[in-house]
Amino acid sequence: MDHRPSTNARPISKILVANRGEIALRVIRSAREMGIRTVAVYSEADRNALHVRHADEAVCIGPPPSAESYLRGDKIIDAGRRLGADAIHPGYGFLSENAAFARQVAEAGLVFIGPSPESIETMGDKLAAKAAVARYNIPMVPGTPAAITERAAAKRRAAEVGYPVLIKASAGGGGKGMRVVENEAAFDEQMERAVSEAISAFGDGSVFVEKYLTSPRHIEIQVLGDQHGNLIHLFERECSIQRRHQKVVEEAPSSVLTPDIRERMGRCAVDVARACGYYGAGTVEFIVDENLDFYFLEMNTRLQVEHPVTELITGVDLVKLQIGVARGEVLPLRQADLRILGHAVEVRVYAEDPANNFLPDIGTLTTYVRPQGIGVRVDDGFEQGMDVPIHYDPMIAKLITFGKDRPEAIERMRRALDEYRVTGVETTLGFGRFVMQHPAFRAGQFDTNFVQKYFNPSDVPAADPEEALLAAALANFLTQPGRGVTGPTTEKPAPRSRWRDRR
Ligand code: MV4
Repeated sequence: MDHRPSTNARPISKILVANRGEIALRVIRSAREMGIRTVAVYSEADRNALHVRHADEAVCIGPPPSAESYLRGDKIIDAGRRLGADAIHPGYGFLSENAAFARQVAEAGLVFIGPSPESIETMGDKLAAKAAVARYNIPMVPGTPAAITERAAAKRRAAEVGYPVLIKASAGGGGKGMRVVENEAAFDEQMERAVSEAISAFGDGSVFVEKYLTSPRHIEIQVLGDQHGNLIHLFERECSIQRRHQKVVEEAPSSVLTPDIRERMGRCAVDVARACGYYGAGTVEFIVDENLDFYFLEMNTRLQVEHPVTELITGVDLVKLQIGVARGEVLPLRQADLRILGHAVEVRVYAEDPANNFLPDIGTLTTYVRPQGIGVRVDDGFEQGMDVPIHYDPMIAKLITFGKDRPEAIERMRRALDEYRVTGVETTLGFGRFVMQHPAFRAGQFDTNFVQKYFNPSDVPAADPEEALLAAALANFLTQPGRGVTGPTTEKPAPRSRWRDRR
């Protein structure tokens, strides 16, 4: 590995955070620890949001809809220049994987805290990604190596790999633009649909065929590279517990990987990153079959929602490292420095009703009390009394627990889920409890069909109305002036809460 000192160092003393919610706070906190000032941008719906309060400065960039605010790269870059920011951190979602935005940031003389526009472009196109990694020995699901131009040839290949097959849009990803084909008779119709959907969704009708693995696990590898060609991986995250491509529970490490498979997957992930000259934080997605054979699917060129589980088992601050490599520093870690310590589990808390087909719920957080204590991390963007807006992703928080091993992390998660108090909106806290107590989850025996296979809406225990009322009354009492545990305006120590005593 090359560990020459930086040649193109770029000082960063002020970062504009082009995002909202928990990830904006996450970035602001690491920046502050590094002595870097921060600028928040916000929509009219987020005037009172926590990321606005936590940043050193804040600029309103438009009306509530994302298309008029958080997706307006021009306004964001303009705000960055006016306020003297040196760099822009895109977070996840919004503009984070938009190569044109990354390019415009650089053209405006600012540092994009992420990979090069070329890396984003290559990995954003699934076929270009496969072509880029072709000269490395990366296992891929059998299928067509390039876009389908001739239907008869594609059908022959489908018959060869065996049905069911998937038709995937090259410009898709994250589950978007995929169609299952059960047998040859259905091929033509599904192919036509896939192409027209891809054209209308992505403006690119390129599609390819892959054998459809019906019960895979989704395991991804965190990678990190600097601008001097050094690349490392930070082990895996198991993300199989998902619902309609929305992840709900993640953990690190995976309970099924052996040290040998982990090492081979890690090396493959680093090769995928090397294939596109990657720098910054990225994630290489694999599917893993029942024989523990793994196949490269795609690379996400951003910091991911579930990054905290990796931080907890490795002890690194991924955002700090992102900022470090963005300013041209050499990675301060080598592969041999990294070890897995303990186990981490993340449950995403959404404002959704699991009893009602996970319908998003909006409203005011009348009670909002976070769990605390040993091994508990909460990444959120809310406080009691705030509204959950309709305009954005309904994720309220990420609850992450860490333990010496998987059973301890899971029991700690159950304890933390029980401690969490939310009223005013329906949440997926009960769903998290369902997963944590499930024998298949506890045994580590599950795949991407877990939710579909095991979850019944009637499995979520209805919130105890008496307990909810008590919690709301207590929260109200505690936030009175002069009493506060949560309000920033009071000086007195909080009274000791006895509400856990009734359990
Ligand atoms: C697959 C697959 C099975 N076979 N490809 C979904 C997200 C996108 N990254 C690709 N995805 C899949 N591709 C083949 N050939 C199953 C999935 C998949 C999946 C992958 C990761 C996490 C959750 C998933 C849920 C359903 C399907």
